[in-house]
Formats: sequence, structure tokens, C-alpha cells
Amino acid sequence: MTLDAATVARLAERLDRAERDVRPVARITDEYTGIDAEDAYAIQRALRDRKVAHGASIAGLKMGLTSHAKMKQLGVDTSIYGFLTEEGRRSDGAAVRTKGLIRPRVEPEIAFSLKARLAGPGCDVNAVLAATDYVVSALEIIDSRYEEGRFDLRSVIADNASCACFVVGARRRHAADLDLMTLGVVLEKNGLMVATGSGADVLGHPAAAVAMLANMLAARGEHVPAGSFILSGGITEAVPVTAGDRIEARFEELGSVAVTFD
Ligand code: OOG
Ligand code: MG
Repeated sequence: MTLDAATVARLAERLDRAERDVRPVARITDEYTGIDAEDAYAIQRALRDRKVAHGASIAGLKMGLTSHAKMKQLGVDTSIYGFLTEEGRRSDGAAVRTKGLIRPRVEPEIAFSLKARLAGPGCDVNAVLAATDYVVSALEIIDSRYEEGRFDLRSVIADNASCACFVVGARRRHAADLDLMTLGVVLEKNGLMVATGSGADVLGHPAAAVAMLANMLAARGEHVPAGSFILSGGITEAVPVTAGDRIEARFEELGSVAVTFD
């Protein structure tokens, strides 16, 4: 940790404002070149506290950079996490305004809703499956609040892992009834297939991403609360969208989930 509390609060405010005003800002590491991951998560935490103070409620958490497709797209090999708000939740078929976003991209994900808390260290796939109420298909809409440039993990962690909003499919399934590893997905943009993948693309098993989340939080003395909704990370690379686009992810067993942009 290299930043003081006042700087952390100021940087969180800058990112919050960039999102609200739809106006990208310079990467935090351009100004603070020496910050570490702890600084970045402290800024993310301050951003979360700010949003809650302004009336947002926390829906859960997201894992990011959990698939080779995403890691390759961004040139990194470390997974990260962020938070989800209820205000960011959309239902299947929702229309999202591109005017409210900077450079939106969409990725298909498998989401978990937890009935019990999850705490690390030592959390594993079986513990995640035992704590899961249901799994459901999802699309995450990501939108970096930074000006275009090289990808930088610490800046992205501070920017809540680029989360903008998320669309949740209608078909809830018990995890025990499915093989989440071999469960396939076809991603379509405007009716044309753009990517395919399966649950195994996410750290070998999407529940492994949720376990990693619990273990990462344990290192900070935190846990995943019961009732949390969790995005386990993009299965394929993210697809850029503009007004008029429609994205649909067709999941085996979990059905389809779609979003349109206007
Ligand atoms: C970072 C967000 C990563 C995922 O599912 O991998 C993420 C980014 O792509 O800007 O949400
Ligand atoms: Mg994602």
C-alpha cells in the first residue's frame, strides 16, 4: 500500500464521476506509477462505499480475467475481482443505452447465486457447489472508464474491473443437475456467431473462479456473503457493441440471454 486515504478517496471520486459523466479519464498508473494491487483494491473499495453512500445496494461480486480468451485479449495472467450493484442488474432481453457508456463490450458468463457464505482460504469447487442456490446464464457489459491505451491491471482493478451492468437469464438451474465444465455457449452478434466456449474455459470450471474469489477475499480478511450473485468471468473474449446491436448468448442447459443496444 503506497497511497494515503485522502488520495484513495479522490481517485475513487474521479472514477465514479467518469462513469456518471460518461467521460473517460487518464489511467491512475499514469499519475501514480508505483501503486500496487492493494492500492488498487483500496480505490475499488472506496468506489463501492461511495456508490452505497449515494444509494446503491450491493448485489454481489464479479470475477474477471478468468479465461485464456480474456487473458490473451488483455495480455495478462492474473484474475481480478470487482463488485456488482442491484442498479446494474438487467433482465433477459433488456435494452441498454449506448449513450450512457464509453466503449461498451459484452461477454457471456455463468453466474452463481449463493445460499450460504463462502470463506477461504482453501475454498474449492465442491465448497462452491454446496453453497450455490442456483446457476444462471448472464451477459456482462463492461466499459472501461479510461482513455484508450495500454491495458493495465492495477488501473482496471481500481475501476471495478470495468463493470458497467449485467443481464441475467431467466432459467435458474441447480448446479448439481449440470456439468458446468462441458456446458457450452455460442455467442451471437446480430444473428451471426462470433465466439464459442464452454464452462471449462473459466479456470477449468466456473466454480473454480468463485472459489478463487473466496480465497482472494480471505487474504484481505473478507468473505463472500450468503445471498451474493456472482459473475464467474467472461468465457469468450468480449465483443464490442454500438447502438443497434443485439447480442445473444445461447447456453446449453441454461437457455439464451440477450441484450440490445440503443
Ligand atoms: C476487464 C474485465 C474482465 C472478465 O469477465 O474477464 C472481466 C476488462 O475486460 O476490461 O469482466
Ligand atoms: Mg466479465
